[in-house]
Amino acid sequence: FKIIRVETTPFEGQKPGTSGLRKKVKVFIQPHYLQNFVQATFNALGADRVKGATLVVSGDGRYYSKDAIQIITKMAAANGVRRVWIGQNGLLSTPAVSAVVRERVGADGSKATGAFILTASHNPGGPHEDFGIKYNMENGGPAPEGITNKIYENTTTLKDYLIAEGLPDVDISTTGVSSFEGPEGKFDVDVFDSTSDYLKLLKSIFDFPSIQKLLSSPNFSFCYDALHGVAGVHAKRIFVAELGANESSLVNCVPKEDFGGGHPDPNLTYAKELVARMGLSTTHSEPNPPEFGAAADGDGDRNMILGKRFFVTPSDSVAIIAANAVQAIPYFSGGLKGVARSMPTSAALDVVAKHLNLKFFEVPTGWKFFGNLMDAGMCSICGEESFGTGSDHIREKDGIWAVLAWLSILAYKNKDNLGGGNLVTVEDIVRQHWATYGRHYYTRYDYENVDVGAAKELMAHLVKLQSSLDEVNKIIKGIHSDSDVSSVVHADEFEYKDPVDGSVSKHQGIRYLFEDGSRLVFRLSGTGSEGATIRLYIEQYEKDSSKIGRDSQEALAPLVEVALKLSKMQEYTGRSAPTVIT
Ligand code: VG1
Ligand code: CO
Repeated sequence: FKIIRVETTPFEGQKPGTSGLRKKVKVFIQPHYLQNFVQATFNALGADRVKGATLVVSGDGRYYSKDAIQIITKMAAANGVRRVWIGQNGLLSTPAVSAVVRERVGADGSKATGAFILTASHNPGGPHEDFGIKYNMENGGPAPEGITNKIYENTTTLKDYLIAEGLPDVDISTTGVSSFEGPEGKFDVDVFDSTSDYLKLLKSIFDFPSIQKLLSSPNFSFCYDALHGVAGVHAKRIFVAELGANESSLVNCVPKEDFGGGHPDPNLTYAKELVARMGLSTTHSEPNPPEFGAAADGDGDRNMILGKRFFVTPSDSVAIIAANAVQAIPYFSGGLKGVARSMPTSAALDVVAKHLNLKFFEVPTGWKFFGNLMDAGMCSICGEESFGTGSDHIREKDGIWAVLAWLSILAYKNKDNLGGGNLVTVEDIVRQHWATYGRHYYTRYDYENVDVGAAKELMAHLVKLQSSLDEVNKIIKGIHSDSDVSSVVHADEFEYKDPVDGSVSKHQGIRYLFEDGSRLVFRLSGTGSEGATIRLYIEQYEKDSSKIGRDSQEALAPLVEVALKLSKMQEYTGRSAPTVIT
């Protein structure tokens, strides 16, 4: 093939958000749009990291992925990349990409140096919906802010990009290596099985035989919903072929370019089928739900954990996994190096860290901040309230890992009950955890596609209000003269100084901290593709074991009211209710 230089002009708005660049497909398919971003990334990485590199290119299989893979492959060849690795049919979950970057060894002994992940995660897909792309580094984790800022800068000045001419489209449906000759030497395209490397890693972490025993036990039942995302590919192999689950326990496990028209977002609103099966639907009554259910998002890094007629809050899930990991999961049997959560995630994990005397970190939203801690050997388990949980086995959150962690805990707690008798259920485990550590009532309100100006004004108003806590507390007392809501003792904008590299991230969310440990947090989303999304996080800690069994929306109602009035939510946004509550 030949290398050609194509002239181009910059596009506005190619700034990577919380997790890469996400835009409507109609934006991405404009001539040169994807190409500009890819070249800006190569330029930001620099020749050292690009010449001779081995790059993974794959994703969640959403609409436009197949075209994008061919374009990126040709640009990689032209920029001097030595090898491109592609999961069969272009399908690799985000955690599988991270595992492949860290673990896979090519037939010629090569190791990956980075990855382009093609996904917009939980955002809908299809010709009228979203596409996305992000770059991960040689540690398997998202590019740090230093690189993403440089990528963005480059997109604003880019004049041309390089692409190979005469390199045929690769057949991504068949595994095998194809070799090509370019002006700078050899270029290989290696299409490989999507699950083998990821599975091998998971097998080195969990006790598969004990999980298999649980799944085949007559008094246990299981259900997994991939919402037509890429996790379905891995789920078939891992849960059915390896662990012996019944094929019928998999729902929506065939990946689709448009996720069957739905939101591939594993929460109680969008994972409708699973929610109904688990007996949690308000409109459909299920006589005999399974003991355990879980769902994934489009790119398989998120998880929702459900028990029979029971929802596990993600903030509780990571705390419970951390509390049980050493006993239940072989990988952690030597102890935990530390634990971490994102700032808006509830403090349930903090309490576990304190009890178990573990190092603890609070980082900004987005997985890239956990990676530095893990690379430095300071963190074993981490999580976010947004249905993300993971560990230092890779540098991304991992939906299937979280499911296997829960199955391991269930297998451990039930090791003597599997022949018959009463199972320790998901609900039992959570209630037992609350009884030991106290309960963090938690909810998140999302206001999607709000006018960008209005959202900024609301945030500015909240920052201004922080300068007078007297006024804040006066407003609160005006709403609740009784003792339902305590007083605000501190308010700020969250700022993080990375303990490993010293980098500082500012404006990471507005916090109001209450005397009794309650918190209100306000942030603008960095993953949307249109308008602004305001996220409001509400949390209240209850130590009194006689008060830990309440309905969370009911328990949090007074704090919610305070949050809405303090922020003047309806006044600024015109919304009387959130788009989604999780
Ligand atoms: C959201 C979540 C955040 C998560 C991010 C990427 O970001 O809140 O916790 O890390 O999505 O997850 P934001 O900026 O919209 O709040 V994924 O599964 O979309 O890669
Ligand atoms: Co995701």
